[in-house]
Amino acid sequence: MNSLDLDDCFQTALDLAKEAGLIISEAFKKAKKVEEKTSPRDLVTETDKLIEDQVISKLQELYPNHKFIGEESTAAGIKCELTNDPTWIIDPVDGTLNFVHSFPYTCISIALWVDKKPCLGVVYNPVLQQLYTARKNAGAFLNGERIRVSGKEDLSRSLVVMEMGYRPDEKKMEVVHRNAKKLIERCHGTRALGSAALDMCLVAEGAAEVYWENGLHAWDMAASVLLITEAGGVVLDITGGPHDLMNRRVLCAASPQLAQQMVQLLEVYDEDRD
Ligand code: LIP
Repeated sequence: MNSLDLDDCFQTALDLAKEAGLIISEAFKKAKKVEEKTSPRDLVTETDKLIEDQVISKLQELYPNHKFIGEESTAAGIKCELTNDPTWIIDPVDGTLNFVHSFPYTCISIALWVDKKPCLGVVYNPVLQQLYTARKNAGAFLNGERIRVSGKEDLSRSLVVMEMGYRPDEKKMEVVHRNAKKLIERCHGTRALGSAALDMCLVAEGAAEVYWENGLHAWDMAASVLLITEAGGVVLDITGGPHDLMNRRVLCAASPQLAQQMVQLLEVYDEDRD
């Protein structure tokens, strides 16, 4: 019974996010020990590792039968697998490059998925004091205030959030550039925060209408996809099919009409699944 006591799990996620927030705030303006992972732009700091270790060890203590997917555990070689079991999906510092630059869009993202579906999600940016929370069938909130997508349907009147992250692959960069050109020519404006989790929160709170990315990971989006659907938005695969958390891409929109306009426009390239 205890393992699926979602009130208890939600309170635990909130407590752990706030504890992690104190660690991020404490280190935010200080010099950081930085290591490169897959490229000079894919970084990890001691803060990412410290927070993930703390969060996962606490969750393992409280919920020994649950499963875990974490960005740094996966980078350290632990198998990244989503089963029907209760699974905590953690990005200790989303927007690590921002964190390294003390650019104030960095957050912790904690989600609980059961039967491969999101039950609860918490995204906390301690620098700007933004606490986003969502529970299945219970709505989405920012600092306790209910949030909703804008509902806009016209791309020419929409803000599109899109990360133009560098890919060390010419073919992929050509797709990125083609997609960017089509969108810049058709939408009201483009934006990017450098954190997928916070980019998606902008759509959930109605500050932007679309977010899409090809190449992100499960831990970047596991909490924010629930924030968007609980805020009345749409979450799909970029091809228009159902969203698959493990296939490294997502399309989020303020309305089904807007999502379909995006599906018609976007080219997709395949990445290795998580
Ligand atoms: C980042 C994502 C961002 C993506 C970056 C990176 P990290 O996550 O939030 O959307 O463009 O490549 O994946 O590494 O800061 O947790």
